[in-house]
Amino acid sequence: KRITFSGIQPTGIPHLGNYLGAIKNWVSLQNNKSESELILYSIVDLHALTIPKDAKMLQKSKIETTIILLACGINPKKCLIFEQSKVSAHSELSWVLNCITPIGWLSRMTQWKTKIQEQKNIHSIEDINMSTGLDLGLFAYPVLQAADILLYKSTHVPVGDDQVQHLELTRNIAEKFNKLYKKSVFPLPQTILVPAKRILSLKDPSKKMSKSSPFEFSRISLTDSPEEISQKINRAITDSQKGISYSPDTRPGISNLITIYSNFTGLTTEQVVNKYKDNDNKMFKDSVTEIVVTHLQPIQKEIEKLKKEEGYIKDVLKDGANKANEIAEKNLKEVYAVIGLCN
Ligand code: AQP
Repeated sequence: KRITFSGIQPTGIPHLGNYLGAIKNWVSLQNNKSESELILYSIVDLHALTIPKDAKMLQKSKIETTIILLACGINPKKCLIFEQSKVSAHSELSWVLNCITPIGWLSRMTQWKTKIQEQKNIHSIEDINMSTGLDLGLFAYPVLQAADILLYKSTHVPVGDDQVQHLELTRNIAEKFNKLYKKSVFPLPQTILVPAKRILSLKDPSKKMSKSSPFEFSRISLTDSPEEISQKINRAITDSQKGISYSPDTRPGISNLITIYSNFTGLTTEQVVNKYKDNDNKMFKDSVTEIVVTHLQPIQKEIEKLKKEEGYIKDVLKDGANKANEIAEKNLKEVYAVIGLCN
């Protein structure tokens, strides 16, 4: 049976990277799913604690993120949407997996290094090591992520490029568990990547677009007004080369805008280049702005509508958590039996 799991952190308003790299694909997976397939999308609030924020802000972000998922087309009749912290088995399985995950595996992950670099404003990633003020939660985050996925015996995980390494780790942990206890409890989940697997920061195209970057101008949030979108795209770092061409290595800024255009319109990057090759950067940026504004308009309209229906949003999350708990508890029981924790 195909079981799909993915998550989003309530760490701020989702941006174009989250949308094109994840949410848009979540919607199409949901709309094309077979009768028997189970799809779970989680608001991973326990993960959000690794970037400490005000408690009220976190609560607000959870509702906002849920509203945005629904406005983008996630349908609670076709999949489960729930808060991670409302299914305690995530934390319980995480501990079990912590006990079989070598620190060496985690120290090779790159995401905690990037995040610490931003948090502490450290210039070079080479200067980062495990004593650079690292909290255990940020370091162990990928184990909780493995627990999120394996708890439901997921077979498919749609994510962006930044999560590929964590998915590899999840498979290694699952394999180690199955071997250690001589029982194939967990399937090895497949990574599903989309073409927009890495949307880059508008301020620094060597980095990915991110919710937690302190630079507002580095990202386009799904709730940005047409004026904000236009300003941000106009300020996006490109280069001084003439004309439009797609070359992510040598022209990351302009290539990022081509990727965004391509993913909204369904045109290939070559088709976009052909259409705009004689334009200057400013003209192309205006066309990208128009496409982004046009595509976000219906989503933003829906967001405004859903903002007035907080009761419904809470019911969706509650119902999702109830159903997720049923599956999670059954699977955790099986794990506990295998490792000797049942009565
Ligand atoms: N820039 C991106 N391009 C493509 N996909 C992306 N994703 C995130 N950024 C990009 C994908 O979005 C999903 C949800 O991400 P997340 O909220 O769980 O956490 P993240 O990957 O750490 O994303 P952010 O926006 O950078 O959040 P912060 O700054 O809070 O850490 C994932 O599938 C991710 O791959």
